[in-house]
Amino acid sequence: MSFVLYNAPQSTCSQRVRFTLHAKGQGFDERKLDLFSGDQLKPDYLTINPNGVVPALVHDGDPVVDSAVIMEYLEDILPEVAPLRPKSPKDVARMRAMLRFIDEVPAPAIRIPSYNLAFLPHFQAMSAEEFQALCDSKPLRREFLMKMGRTGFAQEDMDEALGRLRRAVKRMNDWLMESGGPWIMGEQLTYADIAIMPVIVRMDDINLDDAWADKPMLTAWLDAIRAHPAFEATYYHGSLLTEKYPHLQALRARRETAAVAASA
Ligand SMILES: N[C@@H](CCC(=O)N[C@@H](CS)C(=O)NCC(=O)O)C(=O)O
Repeated sequence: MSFVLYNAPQSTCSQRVRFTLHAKGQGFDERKLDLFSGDQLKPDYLTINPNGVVPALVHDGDPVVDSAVIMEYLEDILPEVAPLRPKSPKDVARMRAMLRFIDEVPAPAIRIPSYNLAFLPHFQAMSAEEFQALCDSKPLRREFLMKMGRTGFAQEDMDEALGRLRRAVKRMNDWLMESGGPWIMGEQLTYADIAIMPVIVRMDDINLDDAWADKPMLTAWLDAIRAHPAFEATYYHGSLLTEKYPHLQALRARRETAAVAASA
């Protein structure tokens, strides 16, 4: 079996698939695309994923696209190795309903602060014409990018996104309380955990971890997923925004110093 994963280090959707492959101990050939140079929009890649986004997994020559689809595809072809999907149809249905919620609410919401806080400078240097041409070249994200413009999302968009993220954190905490943890569905790590992992890790990375300051089960969940053997291989250097963008690193360092001073 040959697996080629087209992805990007900092892409939250890619992180789901890297984690799944590592958790299943499945080797793969990783192709890193530079999303800011437009690798995802090149004709060769569009034949693999016509949506012009990562990730895409090519298995024995056939492409599988969309991170949630890829995760379950990997389960279908490697069901015996580190199962990540519950066995009973009712639990599978519950897990899939969670995946839909995650893809509807927090997964799109996390893009707004990510673009405003980290990715915006990549677009600010463009002329109006260059920026419009870039928007027009995006099969999936034309309107998203146009709404952002070259000055960033408006405060009301940011507030709305932060509200959606807080709602998702509350929902995740309810799931953990219902199941008793340590994972969202209880004893078994499932795709619900893997799907939301990049959102929570990104929130922590960009200083939005206050959202679960009063939710110890969520903090314990984050510690547990970070301790999972697949985590380190997934989040290699350059996967966090603080590792790529010095201004975010400085912001985080200032916040940590302030927290230490406040507790002294
Ligand atoms: N629903 C898709 C979304 C994929 C997606 O939005 N990928 C982002 C990175 S996380 C991307 O490739 N963005 C590049 C662009 O917008 O041009 C999935 O889960 O795979």
